[in-house]
Amino acid sequence: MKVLLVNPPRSPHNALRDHAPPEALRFVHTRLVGPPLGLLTMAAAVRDDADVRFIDLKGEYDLHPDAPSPGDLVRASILADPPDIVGVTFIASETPAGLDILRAVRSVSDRILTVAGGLHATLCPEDFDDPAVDVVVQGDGALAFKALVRTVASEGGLDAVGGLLIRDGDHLRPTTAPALAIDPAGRDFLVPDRSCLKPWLSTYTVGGDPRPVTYLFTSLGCPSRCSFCSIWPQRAGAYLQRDIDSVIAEVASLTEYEVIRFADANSVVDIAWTNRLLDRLESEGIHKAFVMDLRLDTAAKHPELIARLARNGLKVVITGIESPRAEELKRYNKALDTRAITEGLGVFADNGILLRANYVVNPDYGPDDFAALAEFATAHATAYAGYTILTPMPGTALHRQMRPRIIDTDLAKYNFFNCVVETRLPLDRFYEEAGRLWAIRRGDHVIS
Ligand code: B12
Ligand code: SF4
Repeated sequence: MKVLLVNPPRSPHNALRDHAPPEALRFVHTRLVGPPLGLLTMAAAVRDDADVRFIDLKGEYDLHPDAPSPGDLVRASILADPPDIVGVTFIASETPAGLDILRAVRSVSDRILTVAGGLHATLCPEDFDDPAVDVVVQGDGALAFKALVRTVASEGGLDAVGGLLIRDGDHLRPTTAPALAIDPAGRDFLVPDRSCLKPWLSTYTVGGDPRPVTYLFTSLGCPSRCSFCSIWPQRAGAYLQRDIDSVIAEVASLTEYEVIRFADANSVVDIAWTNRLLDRLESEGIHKAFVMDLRLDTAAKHPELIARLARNGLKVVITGIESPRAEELKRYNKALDTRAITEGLGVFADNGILLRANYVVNPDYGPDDFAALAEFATAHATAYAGYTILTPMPGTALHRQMRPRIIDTDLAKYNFFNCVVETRLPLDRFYEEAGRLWAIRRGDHVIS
């Protein structure tokens, strides 16, 4: 049994960048670097049952910008060594490219089983009702994917694998067996198979630092309920924390990586858990550089914990300020206030932690709103800041609210860098104002 797993390329659409002035341009990132942990988990799940081949098209294009199209690359790989199953992982903005990959597979052979999984397949399975898609796996798919591979190997019918959507003529339908219950951060946790990434390791770097960086999740989901966010709907509001032994074992195994970015929605939710993790990092003498997503109110409330994290290698924090306005934060259901923002920023600064703050630019902004945001961001400047566009991601509460205002349904634009709803200002002017914001930052750090 041969399985090919493909990480789709990034969406090329970035209107913010297209409109940003030269002084802001270098800070509007074109490439975000990180391993596709979901797909690497699928590799780990089926390793014992199949030969697994992997293509990271993001890494491939970073290494070879003039590489042939994704479809051609995948076709060539399939012709050279035909797999039985091809799996692709999907977020919203990479859905068109991912579907093109599965169409390329289909153009070579209709005997290869094509499988779509990941966040967007979980939230919007209807977007995969395409003749090139044979199976959709919703949710944390390790057990279902393993069962699927075994069933295909034994030439069984897919109805035996619970919880799948399978192609039946011109439509997708649920399989008849009951869905498999999975505990993806606990009993059924699998260490993502990072050995798949070897060919592209040199591309997993950030900020001009040549050392490869990797991601690691200590939790899945998020206990908060921000209206624009896909992370909590993806796991129906569940928040799943790994146990400390398994995190420590994974960190200790990452000998190739000195920089580890936690891929959690929020790396500190349970203070006692984090303190226990720090106890273990200290007692085991593990020294790495860490990057985490943390909330400013957590820092404001627990300055001693932030100091301890800093002593144990926390170097960079990514945090959402979203908006300086209380009524906007309330509308987004973001439980944060200006006092917590100011205090939290102070705590990170006191501990020498480099900050990237993210703001959400609302399509309703007019000149006064842009000026107010610029003033706040200047007064609260962080080493880097991102000013991304409020985007109704399919499957979120915001999408349901904003649906009537959506003017662009091309999913490739749903990456926070393009506006897909009506704007109050003429669109070009909106992008120019939003693009200009990206120059507001502090310090001389340069992100590539
Ligand atoms: C790591 C990460 C990345 C990495 C790697 C992604 C990749 N595929 O290459 C990098 C850094 C490249 C990345 C980039 C982007 N990302 Co990102 N990323 C994440 C992050 C932090 C963690 C995802 C993760 O690893 N989760 C853990 C794994 C285990 O879960 P999982 O991927 O869902 O996988 C499970 C299931 O979904 C399923 N599964 C997944 N794939 C498959 C495949 C098959 C075949 C099967 C059967 C099952 C299956 O099983 C898995 C195991 O349980 C999330 C936020 C978060 N905390 O969740 C955002 C997130 C996924 N990213 C997001 C976005 C928007 C982006 C960007 C478009 C832009 C941006 N501004 O961030 C860029 C894209 C490219 C660019 N412009 O450069 C959004 C997606 C929203 C949406 N609805 O689409 C998220 C949710 C962040 C957010 N704030 O909303 N990202
Ligand atoms: S924006 Fe952050 S805090 Fe809010 S629900 Fe999403 S992951 Fe959680």
